[in-house]
Amino acid sequence: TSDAKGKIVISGKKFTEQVILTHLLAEYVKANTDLDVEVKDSLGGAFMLQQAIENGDVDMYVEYTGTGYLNILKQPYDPKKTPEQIYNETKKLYKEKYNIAWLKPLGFNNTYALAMRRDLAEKLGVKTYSDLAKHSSSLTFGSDAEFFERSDGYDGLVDTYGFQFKKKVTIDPDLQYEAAKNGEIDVITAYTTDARIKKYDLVVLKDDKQYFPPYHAVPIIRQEVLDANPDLEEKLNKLANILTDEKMMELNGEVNLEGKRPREVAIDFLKAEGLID
Ligand code: PBE
Repeated sequence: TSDAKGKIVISGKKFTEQVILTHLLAEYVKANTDLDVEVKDSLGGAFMLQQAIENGDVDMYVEYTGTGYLNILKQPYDPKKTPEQIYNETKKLYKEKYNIAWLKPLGFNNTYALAMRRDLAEKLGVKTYSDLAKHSSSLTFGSDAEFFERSDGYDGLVDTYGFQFKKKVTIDPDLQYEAAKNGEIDVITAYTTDARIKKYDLVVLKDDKQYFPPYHAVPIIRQEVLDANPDLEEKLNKLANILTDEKMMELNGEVNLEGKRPREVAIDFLKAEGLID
């Protein structure tokens, strides 16, 4: 019936930042709409989330521009394109192909960045990915399983820079920083908004051939849900630019370094921003 309360399923990927953002969206929607909210956090990786949102098991989650553009849409990346062009093209193609809407960006960019222990980087004199290529045959490389499968992942990276790492290790994305710090892995694919990069004094190397695209975080939602809830889009777009790279790193640190729960971090942040009571 027309007065039946609608429901929205909010989900996200399986790493700290995404769990925070899943709860951030969920708490915001709970406080600002009449919708029933179901949370499915830590569902999986980008490909699993895409399946779920396409078939309607999930209504909304936060995706990153470069991830949607290269991995889901399979578009080739041209480094001459601006982050705004990548966002606009991604938005347009998702609408056409999947009837999924890209809302306004949250305001931060979380890219992959090759990182290593400071003492090792300094000993080898490595500052850029091209520098790293000269030493790669004596170094081990670690990343999460998804990176080895992605269009913006391992194979393209190796082709671009000619890396010849002596060993490849698959590791949970939330464990790679410890592993680098402890010397278990030499080079990791850090996520640049992770607070453990600074905490463990890891050095982020320069992607001097611009292999990685921009990865701006954007809530995406099934267009049908927007159509059924006329002022939802406007409300969700109040989340535009509420975060910066630094702020997201700080929130991630509250979970990963201080042991707070992701949902608490999300709620405290929304309250501080005046977005919930
Ligand atoms: N990222 C970097 C990845 C993981 C970390 C945001 C580009 C992604 O989830 O697409």
